[in-house]
Amino acid sequence: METQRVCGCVCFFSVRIVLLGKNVSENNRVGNTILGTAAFDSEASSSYSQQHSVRISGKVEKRHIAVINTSHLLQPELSEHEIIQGVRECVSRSAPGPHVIILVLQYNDFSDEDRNRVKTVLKLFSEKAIKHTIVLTTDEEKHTFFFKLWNNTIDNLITECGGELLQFDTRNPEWRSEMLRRTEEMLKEEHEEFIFCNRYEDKDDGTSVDEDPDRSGGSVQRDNKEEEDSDHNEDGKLNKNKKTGCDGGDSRERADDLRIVLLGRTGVGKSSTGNTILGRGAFISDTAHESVTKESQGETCEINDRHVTVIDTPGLFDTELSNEKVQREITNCISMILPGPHVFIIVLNLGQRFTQEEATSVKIIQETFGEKSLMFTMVLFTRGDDLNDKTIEQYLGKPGCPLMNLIEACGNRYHVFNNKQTRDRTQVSDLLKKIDDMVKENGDSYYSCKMFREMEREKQEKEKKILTETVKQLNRERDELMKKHEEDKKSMMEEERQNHNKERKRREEEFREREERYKKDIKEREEQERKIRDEMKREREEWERQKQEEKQRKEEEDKNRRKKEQAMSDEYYQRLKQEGEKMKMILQKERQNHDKERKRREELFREREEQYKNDIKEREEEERKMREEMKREQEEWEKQKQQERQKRDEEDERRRKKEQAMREE
Ligand SMILES: Nc1nc2c(ncn2[C@@H]2O[C@H](COP(=O)(O)OP(=O)(O)OP(=O)(O)O)[C@@H](O)[C@H]2O)c(=O)[nH]1
Ligand SMILES: [Mg+2]
Repeated sequence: METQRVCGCVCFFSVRIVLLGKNVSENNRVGNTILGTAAFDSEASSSYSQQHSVRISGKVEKRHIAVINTSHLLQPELSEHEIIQGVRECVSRSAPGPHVIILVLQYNDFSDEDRNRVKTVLKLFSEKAIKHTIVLTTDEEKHTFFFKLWNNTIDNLITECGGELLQFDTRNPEWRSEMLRRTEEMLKEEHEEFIFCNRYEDKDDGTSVDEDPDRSGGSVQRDNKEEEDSDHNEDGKLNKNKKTGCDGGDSRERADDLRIVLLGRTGVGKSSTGNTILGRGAFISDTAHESVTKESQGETCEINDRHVTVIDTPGLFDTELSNEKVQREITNCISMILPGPHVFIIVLNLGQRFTQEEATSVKIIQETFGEKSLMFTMVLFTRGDDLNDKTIEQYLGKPGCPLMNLIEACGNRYHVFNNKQTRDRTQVSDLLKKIDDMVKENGDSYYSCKMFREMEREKQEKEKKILTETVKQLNRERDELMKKHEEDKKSMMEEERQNHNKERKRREEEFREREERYKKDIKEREEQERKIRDEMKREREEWERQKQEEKQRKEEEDKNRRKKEQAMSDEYYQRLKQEGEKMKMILQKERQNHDKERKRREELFREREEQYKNDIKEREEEERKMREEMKREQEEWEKQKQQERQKRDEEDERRRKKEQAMREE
């Protein structure tokens, strides 16, 4: 990881992660989660990604993350040679080397055989690769437990990697941070920045280490004696009549093989040109407002017993493409055409005006592929049918014009195609002839991947240099700022000291003035206080005097009041005495009257008593007379009643006799 030290702490800002697994879609899932986009889902790349490593990078959690997705290396049907080529491709895409290899595995599809293959592949990266490896399982968590029960191959592998298991968990938003944290921890433990895969560095004699039995991984041996001698020497020079593996296991590179990369703006006719060369509609070509070809694509054909590979690219130098995408496509197309292209063809459209972008394409190619790349560059015009009666030379214009400058920069190599005449194979064989001439002029060399890597390394060096320079510049600026700050601080301190002195003097003066004022104030206040005290004394005396007067007045009043009260009480006593005499006399008089009255009443009582006794005697006499009268009346009444009864009995007797008589009659 490229590191940056900020305020004493180390942070990693660039990480290259190789995803190694058996299952393409699971690898894609993990890659997309790491990058936070659906970068690996595109249908267009699926068939390609099943045979090649695909590198996609992006900015994630303030880091630049490059994911090199490699899902074909663990396929059982691959030959050892194909595995070596695949690892080489992966290493080249993760140049200068991967920081971490994540093994994307599934418990339900991992055998001991797979484990051995994993170890072989890791060894091919480097002997130390296993220490940079994290095992990640993507099985659903609920199934993991059961899988583990009957398959402990992954666990054994984890133990061999000296690490622990990382469970893939898309539901956990912190998963990616956790993964990056573990990666950083692992790298810190290993005290290494990335895996140094030196076996794939080109040697001075043009061979690479996987072709050197002494330096290649012990378990994978060369599968063909022919391959023991390299077909390339330094800077891509070809050793005639020798064969070596190239870009996949099936094809074999021969000395007369031809590898072509088509570059140019969108819509100029790159895909049509590729189809014309191949003699079939291998690439999609269409008239459209937006770019038709979205990703680099490689196709091969046999032309006059020559194995020709054509790489069609999207409009790489169009301004609307992001730098990241351009960089990815360039790395992709170079790794598609290992060991490197013989020619870069800048495709221009005769029917369109030569644009400013096209004029600067030489510069862009130089910046992208390095200074030497122009030796391997030529211009191809499409729409030759638009020339009509004109010759191409008439169309090109005068020397010094932008188009001629471009052609000159490309060693005056140009060609015209009429892509509507695909059956005209002479235009193709003429092109191949021009390319062959160029290759010959270049001493039978091609633009090798080593050049690209060197150029990339140079670029990185340059960037590093620029970075170092920037850091130095920043340090210088910081030092200057510090110095300036120190000077400013000094002058500020001096100024402050002077200001301070001035201020001190001013304050002393102010203090003195204040002191004077204060003393004066104190005097005035004391005078005032003295006056106030005198005033108060005077007021108190006055008050005492008034109090005394009041007291005397009160005593006087009390005396008068007492005198008055005494007089009043004497008078009252006198009056009370007189009243008592009067009352005595009245009482005496009243007692005499009372005695008189009592005597009178006693006399009256005696009289009444006498009368009452007489009355009672009379009433008793009357009652006796009345009782006698009543007795007499009662005797009388009894007598009458007796007479009445006799009379009634006589009458009854008479009536009975009368009735008796009447009956007898
Ligand atoms: N008349 C004529 N038309 C051509 C010729 N070459 C290409 N065209 C047309 O130009 C259009 C664009 O061609 P493509 O090959 O798709 O262009 P491209 O550069 O691959 O475009 P992108 O993939 O979008 O970058 C198509 O309609 C082609 O038929 C030519 O030589 N003559
Ligand atoms: Mg195209």
